[in-house]
Amino acid sequence: MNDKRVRALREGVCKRPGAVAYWMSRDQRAGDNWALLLAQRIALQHRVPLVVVFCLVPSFLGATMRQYGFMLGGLEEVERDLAEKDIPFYLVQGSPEEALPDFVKMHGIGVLVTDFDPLRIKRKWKEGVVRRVTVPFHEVDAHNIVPCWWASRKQEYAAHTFRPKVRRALPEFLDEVPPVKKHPYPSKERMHMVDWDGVRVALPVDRSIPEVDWVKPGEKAARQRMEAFLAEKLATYDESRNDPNRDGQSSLSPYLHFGHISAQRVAIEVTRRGLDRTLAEPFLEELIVRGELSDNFCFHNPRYDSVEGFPEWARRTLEEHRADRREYVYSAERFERAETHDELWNAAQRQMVVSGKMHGYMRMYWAKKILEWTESAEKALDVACYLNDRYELDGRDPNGYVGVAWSVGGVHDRAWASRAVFGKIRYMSYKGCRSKFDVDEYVARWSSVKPEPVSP
Ligand code: FAD
Ligand code: FO1
Repeated sequence: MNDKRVRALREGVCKRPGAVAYWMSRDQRAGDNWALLLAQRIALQHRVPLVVVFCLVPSFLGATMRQYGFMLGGLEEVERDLAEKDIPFYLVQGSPEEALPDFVKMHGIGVLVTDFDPLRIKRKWKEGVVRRVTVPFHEVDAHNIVPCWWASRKQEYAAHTFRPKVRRALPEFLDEVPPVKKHPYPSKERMHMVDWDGVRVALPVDRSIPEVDWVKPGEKAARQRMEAFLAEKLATYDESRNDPNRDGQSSLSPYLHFGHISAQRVAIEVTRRGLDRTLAEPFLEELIVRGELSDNFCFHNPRYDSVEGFPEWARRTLEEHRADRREYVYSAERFERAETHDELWNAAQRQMVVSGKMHGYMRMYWAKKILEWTESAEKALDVACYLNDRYELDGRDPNGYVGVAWSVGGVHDRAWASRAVFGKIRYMSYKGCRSKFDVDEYVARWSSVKPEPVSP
């Protein structure tokens, strides 16, 4: 494995550890997981057991049972897959800053490994753990193909400045991922399985938003969906992906968000098919360049979810138009209930509320209209992030914060002709949508479904 994927959060001399632990968080899978592979490599070197621990926090950025249910389903599969390799899986609950140091002490862990995530909450968790443990603690980027800290040393301005760097580094990192071995040094502790039903029942999360059934969680389901997409849709992805009436996207984002599949696996399988590069390119651009650009933004810009994180030209233009008259102004509740004057916007909101996944094209229109119909960019950002993270299965993700910041604040975009409220932020219109796809068909499809009652 390429050691550029690893960085030390805490150095430390590693005497013979009692066991090596992989603290799993972003990359919730047993296969294709560089963090797990590093932990196993260290455990094999010291001829000690390897364990995996996941810390379940009951309130992650406003997630509801819709997202927790999906995640727990995937973790149950991880536990089974690891048990077959004699690698015990532990579920601990509470705040990671306490729960992980306790786990390290209780299980005599001598080396701790975790996976990379640029979100603020994750950095805070890890800083807390670093302060309380004394063992070596490594972080591995198992999400990106080119490790975030290698792709670029600074916040990139746009995809066109970032693309050459990622493309140049790709050959070094887009290598086959070896399987995790059956671990030859079993833990002395009795292998126990988690009471998943008990965990699910006891979880104190908002249950007012129903789980979705069109997508099954876990690594196996993720691979099946990837195979189906590659076989049936990859070739027509470029011409169908921007039509919300066609199911032309891969629907892999919930799996990539929870780490049930890695972008590396998807990219390897795309390349293995030897499809004409012009056909595969548009998909790989989104999967790799756009996906890694989101991590780059959240990694280098501490204000990735606020107006202060927007580029200077965007902040200025929004400030100049702050007092512009809004033709409509809606509260967060009116937006949430899909009660605006715009049938197309309401249909997109309903698609998200009902299915947990709004079409990618509509997400841009949806967020831009929130800017147009709220009293300020700050309010628009809050409403868009709140609704996105509450209803989207793939929400609470760097891709989401960047998607909203692109729509509302011109992040990774350029200035356009100035207009009311938006200033030079790119505008999208209902008329523009009508020229691109059959708006009536999309509205009809998503207006017939009544969204579940939103939280009381
Ligand atoms: P496909 O088109 O099949 O793309 C495959 C993969 O490429 C995606 O799963 C994703 O990992 C990546 N990708 C595609 N488009 C983008 C993009 N624009 N930026 C970054 N990566 C991309 N994506 C999320 O994962 N979570 C979110 O919460 C989220 N919120 C968004 C909010 C707004 C306002 C906007 C404009 C975009 C948002 N996106 C988000 C990005 C994008 O819309 C989704 O990743 C995509 O629609 C997911 O569906 P898919 O997997 O079927 O996409
Ligand atoms: N990561 C954890 O380590 N523990 C959790 O309990 C947890 C809950 C959770 C709920 C919803 C959600 O969308 C993500 C959640 N995550 C959790 C984080 C997730 O694993 C991803 O690492 C990040 O959200 C992606 O950046």
